[in-house]
Amino acid sequence: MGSAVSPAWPMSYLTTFGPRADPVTGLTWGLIVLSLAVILIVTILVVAGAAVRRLRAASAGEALPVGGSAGGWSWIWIGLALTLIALVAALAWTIAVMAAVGSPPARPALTLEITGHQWWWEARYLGAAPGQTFVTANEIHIPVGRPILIRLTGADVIHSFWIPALAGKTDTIPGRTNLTWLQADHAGTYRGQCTEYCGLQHAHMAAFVVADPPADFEAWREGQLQLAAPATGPAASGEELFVERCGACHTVRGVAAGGVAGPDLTHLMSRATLAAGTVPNTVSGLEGWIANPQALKPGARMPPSNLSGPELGQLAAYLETLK
Ligand code: HEC
Ligand SMILES: [Cu+2]
Repeated sequence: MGSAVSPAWPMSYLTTFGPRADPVTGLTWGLIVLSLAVILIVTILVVAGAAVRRLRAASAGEALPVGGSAGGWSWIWIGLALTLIALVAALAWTIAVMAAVGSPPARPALTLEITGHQWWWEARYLGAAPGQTFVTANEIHIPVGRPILIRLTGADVIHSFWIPALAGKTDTIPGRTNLTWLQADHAGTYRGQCTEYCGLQHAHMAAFVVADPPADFEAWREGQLQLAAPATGPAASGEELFVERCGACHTVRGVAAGGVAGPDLTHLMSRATLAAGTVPNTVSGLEGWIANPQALKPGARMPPSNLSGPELGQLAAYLETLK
């Protein structure tokens, strides 16, 4: 995976990499510092005030009077004025940040429709013509340094789309479309997570935004637009099995499999992980997943497939051709 985000803190929102998130990070740190300064100043004044009175009274050899003189009021007004300045400054800064991140700085390079499903993300790349549109899952490639507009919706329950290093959270709600945008200023892989509890496998619902240099992104996009190549050799029987056993839920563009209950698998091998970050996309990971997804992601909306050993081999051989 990429190098932009330290792997030790893949979900850190205090280190951000683009104009959607950076102003918010500045505001977060600013408000933390302001709040700490207020606590510090008030504490020092309270302690100092009490101590000074005691010291004065002691040196004058008097007992402390119960009531004070009326002069204390000026401190109250000063305190109120300072508080007002701090609060108004925080409000103005917050409003300025909200205005800055409300819409992209330039015309979006790309519009994506991202749909939250139990428990994976569908990503539809809208092209200028219908033939330029394609669908993928969980790993969302974008060109680096360009704003991306995202239309979010939910397929079943409410989920929430969150790529901490790039943008704040936006809910995906069935029956409505929420807009967000993001931009990555450094190439790399940015991990995200569903952040609205959505059932059993909510924790295994990762999303990855992969920011590519423009030429790499264009190559990736061209690749995704291709139909699956016709299978030959041992994979050919795997293709038949796939259409029969899996095609009701999965699409592979180019063969007679057009299901939409699960991820589009046309370019499955271009993804680093399976099942929204749950399993690495290796030969053993893939075979394990097909044989029994319930063992790896209990509750996932894909049933165990009850395939024989040879069938499993053929199917895996076929899926591995989906580059
Ligand atoms: C009832 C619908 C259904 C059937 C039938 C089904 N799947 Fe799935 N499949 C899903 C769903 C839903 C997911 C997403 C699971 C998740 O991530 O929670 C999935 C995920 C996958 C993935 C991981 C894709 C990715 O990008 O993460 C692969 C690979 C896969 N299925 C292969 C198959 C194969 C091969 C068959 C046939 C033996 C099959 N599926 C049958 C619904 C189905
Ligand atoms: Cu969730």
